[in-house]
Amino acid sequence: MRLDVITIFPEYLEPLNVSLVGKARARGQLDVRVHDLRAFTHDRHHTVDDTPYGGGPGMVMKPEPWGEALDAVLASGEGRPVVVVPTPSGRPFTQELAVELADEPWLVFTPARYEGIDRRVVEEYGERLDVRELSIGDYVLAGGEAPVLVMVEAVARLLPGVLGNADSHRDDSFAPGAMAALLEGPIYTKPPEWRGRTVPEVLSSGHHGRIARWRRDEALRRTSLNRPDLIAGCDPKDLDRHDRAT
Ligand code: 6GU
Repeated sequence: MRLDVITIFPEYLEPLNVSLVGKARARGQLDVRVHDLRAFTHDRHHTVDDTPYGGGPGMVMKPEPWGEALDAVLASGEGRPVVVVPTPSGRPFTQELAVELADEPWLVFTPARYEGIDRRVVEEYGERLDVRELSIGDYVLAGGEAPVLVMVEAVARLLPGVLGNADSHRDDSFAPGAMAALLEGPIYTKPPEWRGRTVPEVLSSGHHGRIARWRRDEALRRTSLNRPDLIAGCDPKDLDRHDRAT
C-alpha cells in the first residue's frame, strides 16, 4: 500500500518510522511519502494561509499550494488514490472505515492547520477522486496530523502480514463478527499472583466453553459500563440466552 501525506509539519509524521508502521515500511509493505506543503508555494515567505472571506477568527489554508501539491502527488503514481481530508467536520472514522481503506492500494492524506482548507479544494478533487472528509472524534485538535497518525495506524495493522498473527484482530473491540459491538474484556498474564491479586480461576481451568462464556460476560459488563450506546445498538439476535444484563 502507498500512503502520501501533505503537511506543513513533515516532522509531525516522524512516528510513522516507529513500531508497527515503521517495520511495515522497512519490510516494503508500506510505501510512505511525506511532502512539505510549503515546497508548493512560490512567494518568499512560503505563505499557505490567508484571512477568511466573510470575516471571522483564524486563517484559512489557500487553495493554490494544495492544488499544486495534490497534482504533483497524483502525477507521481498510477491510478487514482482515495484522498482522506482530516477535519472535525467530517464523518466519523470507524473500524469499518479502516477495514475499507485497508483494501485500497493508495491513500493520500491532507492534514490542515488553522481553520481548515479553502472549500474549493475538496470540490475540485471530489469531481475526479474519492475524497473522504473524516473526523477521529468529537473534540477539536489544532491540526490534522495527529488524526493522520491515528488513521494510518488503524489501517496499517489490518494489512496482510503487518500484524504477525492473522487472528490478532479477529477479537478486536469493534471487529465485525461474533463479538460485534462489544468491547474486549480484561486480560491477564503471568505471574499467577501479583501484589496479592490473583488471576480469575476460570482462565486456568482449561475448560474452553467456560472461558468463552466468562469472556463474553466480561465483555458485556465492560461494554454496558463504558459504552451503553453499543448495547442499545446491539441486534437482539446477537445476544444469546446466557447473556445477562450487568
Ligand atoms: Cl480529523 N482534525 C482536527 N483538527 N480535529 C479533530 C479531528 C480532525 N478529528 C477530531 N478532532
